[in-house]
Amino acid sequence: MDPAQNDHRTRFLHLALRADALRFGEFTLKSGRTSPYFFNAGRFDSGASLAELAGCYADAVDDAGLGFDLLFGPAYKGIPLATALACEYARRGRDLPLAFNRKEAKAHGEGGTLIGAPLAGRKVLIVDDVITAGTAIREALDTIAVAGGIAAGIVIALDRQERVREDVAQSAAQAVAVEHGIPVVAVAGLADLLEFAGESADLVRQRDALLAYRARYGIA
Ligand code: OMP
Repeated sequence: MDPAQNDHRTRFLHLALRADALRFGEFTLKSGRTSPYFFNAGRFDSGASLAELAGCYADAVDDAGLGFDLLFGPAYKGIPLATALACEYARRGRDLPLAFNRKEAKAHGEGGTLIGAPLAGRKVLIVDDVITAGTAIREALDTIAVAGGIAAGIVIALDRQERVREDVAQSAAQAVAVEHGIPVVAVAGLADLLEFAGESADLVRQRDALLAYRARYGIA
């Protein structure tokens, strides 16, 4: 196999297209922008696709040399992603503590918003799906800080590589990395998707729309 074909970026993009997690058309984002593509991590909806995805995350994390000792999945989409990654690391011989949050605090039973391993004093790797403007990730960073955890890094499947605002040069991922002094690692970014465009007939048709979108909202 060509080494590039085995690269985690390429494996992830093939998998995302196959699972229909990458769609093309017209989508309104949380930020209000109209995008010609959308990444829906909810489409990794089987054990096999999550396991394959987790392998891509683990390779991206290991390539970046991130140091951490706990995995945190922000509700909701981060929960199965962090869980699948924890299983992948266990398979690779590293048993890591895992935690996640619920969106509504529970007043009965064990109470609170956090589930799983305690965060206090741990170096936490946040595992999430996608960064556009960075709102979801900032919420996760607040949750970890309140619980006494130390954010050590963020890994996402797709970095849309968009400017936070049209008058700002940095992407949301870059801004979060600078503000919090932590690495933000993506399995793939919009640039990889564009490079990959020749591999998929659907993507070839979308390439101009993706390029126009990047020219308007993307980082240089
Ligand atoms: P930010 O909070 O702006 O970084 O956007 C991240 C969130 O946007 C994700 O957690 C999703 O809810 C949603 N989203 C996607 O899932 N896929 C996309 O391709 C784009 C978005 C989005 O709305 O920007």
